[in-house]
Amino acid sequence: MMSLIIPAPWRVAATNGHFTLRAGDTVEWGTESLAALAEEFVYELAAANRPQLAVGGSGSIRLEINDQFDAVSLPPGANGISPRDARPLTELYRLTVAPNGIMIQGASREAVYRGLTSLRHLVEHSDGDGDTVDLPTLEIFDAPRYAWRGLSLDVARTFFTVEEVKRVIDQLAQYKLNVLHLHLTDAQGWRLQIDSWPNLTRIGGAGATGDRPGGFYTHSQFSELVHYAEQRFVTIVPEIDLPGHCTAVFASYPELCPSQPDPNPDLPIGSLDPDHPGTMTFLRDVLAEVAELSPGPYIHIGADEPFGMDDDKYVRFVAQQCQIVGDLGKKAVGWQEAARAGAGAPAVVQYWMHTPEGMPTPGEFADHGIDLPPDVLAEIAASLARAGEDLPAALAAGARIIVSPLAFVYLDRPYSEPGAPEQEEARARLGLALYPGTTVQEAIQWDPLTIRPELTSEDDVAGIEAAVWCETLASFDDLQFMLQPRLAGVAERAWVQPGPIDWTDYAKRLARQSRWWRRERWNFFRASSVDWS
Ligand code: TNX
Repeated sequence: MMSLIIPAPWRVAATNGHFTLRAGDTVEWGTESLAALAEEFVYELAAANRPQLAVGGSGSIRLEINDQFDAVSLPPGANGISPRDARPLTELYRLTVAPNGIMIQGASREAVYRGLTSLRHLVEHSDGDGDTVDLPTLEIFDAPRYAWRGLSLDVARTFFTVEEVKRVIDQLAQYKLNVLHLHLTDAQGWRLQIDSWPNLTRIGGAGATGDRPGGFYTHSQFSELVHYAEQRFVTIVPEIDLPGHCTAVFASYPELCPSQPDPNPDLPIGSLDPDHPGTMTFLRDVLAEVAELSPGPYIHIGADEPFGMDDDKYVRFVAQQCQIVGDLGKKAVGWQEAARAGAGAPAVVQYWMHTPEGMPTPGEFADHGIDLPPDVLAEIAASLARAGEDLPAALAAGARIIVSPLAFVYLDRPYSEPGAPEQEEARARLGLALYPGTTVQEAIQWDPLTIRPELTSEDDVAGIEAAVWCETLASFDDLQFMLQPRLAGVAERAWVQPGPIDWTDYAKRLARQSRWWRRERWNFFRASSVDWS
């Protein structure tokens, strides 16, 4: 039972007894700052039809801030960058289930929260009812390998409501992921209210890919998401993707378009021009509002796929993005192409173009019905051909790398193994056909330090982030289907120490999650490589 937690804790020692948690038992805390965590835990357990606990008094579950552990050995300290700039990196916790009660000690509030999440897993996977849950006695010591563990969610191609995004945040928290990178703008839609440029949402947010409904987050809705995430120790990193991918900007403000705007948002060409009147005012206004709304230290500037853009203009544009973000007191993250802007490029670069089989060729675009004019294809090919320069340039400029290899953590890759018969229609429809599919197993069998010769040390790595792009995902149901079970694997890879993950053991733990997903009505892919029964 103890082995059922995902991601796997650093060390679990079973102690051959059991403890029965009963309705009416209480959760107490050693520090007032932990009260809200206790209350949330009690609330969630009751919502999951588990014993209704109470808070305060002298409890059978005790929470403490404490980092003086008298253990023979402790997990190594985390690597990478904390998305909320927590320092030191303290998610280290101990969870003890003893015959007379449960204790969670963590080096910080966040660490105690991670410990409570492990306890949630133990309760979820144990037999019991609304009155009691029987837990085996054990001791867990745990801490993550990487401080940045995230998911990038494309709300531009398909808009997801605040309630839907909250459910994604719940999944992140459930698997100890701590970053929700929101891809708020793209050619097909602008999703964040910007008071100084209202057409961005009035016009640019009105549609989405194809005839899907548009939508956007008002300032107060966005703040609601930030707060909801924060309570679950998830940091929202907002992305304003410029200078490419901006057809929605041009539709909203044609005067920002340096030439005739291309009316087809699926043609990935056409960029903001740093020399065009109004562009820099626009950039400053937008980033200032985003910074104002985002308590987190990082703003993602996009900067990917500037197809067809003049190099010199691109370099100057990215330098401006970084400068403005810096002036606003924030730090810039950019997709790997940003490294081509050289010195002044963001301090955090997100590596994504990782395809052992090579980036798609013009012929492959055509083979998959993506019908692009030859000059556009040539521009795309030219940009993709430079992918190999990016990591060396980023590292030479002192950047740290968010590792998001397309081959392993792009969750818009089709599933390459069959699922349940009734899911075959969805499996065939979902994910970019341009990509080779992956199995659930492939999503965990890789390592940031072995994928590229340039990445040689943990000091190069900020963390791991998955991405789900929504060109083919038309609904929240589709999104759920593509997120699980592979998202759990991303969490496993980002949390556990380097080394192979035993598939047989992992598949068992994964199978057990399905009870939880079913209860949550989370639509997951029942991959045939896992025995879900
Ligand atoms: C590349 S990844 C993109 C997105 C697409 C995605 C599809 C990145 C920075 N840009 O615009 O949606 O491929 O997987």
